[in-house]
Amino acid sequence: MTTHWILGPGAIGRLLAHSLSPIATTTLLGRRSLPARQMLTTPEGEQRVVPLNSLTIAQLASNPPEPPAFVHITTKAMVAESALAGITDCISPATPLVLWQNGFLAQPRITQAWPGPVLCATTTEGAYLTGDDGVVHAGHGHTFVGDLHNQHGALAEELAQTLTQAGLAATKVCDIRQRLWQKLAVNAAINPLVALNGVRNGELLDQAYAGRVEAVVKEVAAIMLAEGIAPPNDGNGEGAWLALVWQVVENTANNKASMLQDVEAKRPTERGAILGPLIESAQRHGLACEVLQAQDNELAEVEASF
Ligand code: KPL
Repeated sequence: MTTHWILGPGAIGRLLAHSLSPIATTTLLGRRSLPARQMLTTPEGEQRVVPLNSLTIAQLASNPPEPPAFVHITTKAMVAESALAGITDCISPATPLVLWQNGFLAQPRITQAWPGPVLCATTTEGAYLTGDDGVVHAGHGHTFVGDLHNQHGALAEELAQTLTQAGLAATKVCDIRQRLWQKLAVNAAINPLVALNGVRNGELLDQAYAGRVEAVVKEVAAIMLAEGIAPPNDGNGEGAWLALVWQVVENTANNKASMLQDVEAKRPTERGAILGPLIESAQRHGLACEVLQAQDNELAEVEASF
């Protein structure tokens, strides 16, 4: 059996551990210890309580388990690099990493800094935690896996097959950079607005917000063009981006977006990984980004008040 370490026991980390553990040796790594018995609620409503192997970073250092074939980093984007730094003494620098973060911050930095292969994954699997011992797999999705420089196709294929076998449908792709930026574009149009206004995604359709969504998408579409990111669904420019954003808003109308959940829990948001790369790109290409910058400033103020 291959060995997978999962660094960051949040919802996606625990979903991965539950899914992989019947077919691979898995270890969940985090700062705090977790109850050994963990419950998974499947999308079909079935509840399964199973023992999952978990270790704190301190325990890992004193008693490292078998070297991993893959280390999945499933932390929030802002702490991915520091989390990796916490375990680098325990793994070979040739170990393949799999980055599951939102946005486009951790991926280029870790790809540049890590000597071994770095795969990136973007997923639409829906999952949320119900406490220290429970995760709900809210809905089936799809995961795309690839690396930013298309140098590790065979490894990406191996991982995609393993994930699929584990019940998480996955495909190896050669355009993971495009896919990460496309997801970032949608997140940028939805997350800051709902987080700053305390509303569910569907409320963005109201007149009070629709114009603001359009103003964000206008800036984002120009940045995507400059970055060479194709508009979604073979569409054209701003209109195609806006259509995708409205489609996601409708499909997730009842969702409390991840950034709103962070603000409500008084946690740092992923603004640095979502708005940060867009603002940086706009500045590099001499493009307007007043709306994105204003949202970033407002979110920074909100975070400072925590
Ligand atoms: O991915 C999301 C998130 O919450 O981060 C969206 C697409 C906004 C759905 O809620």
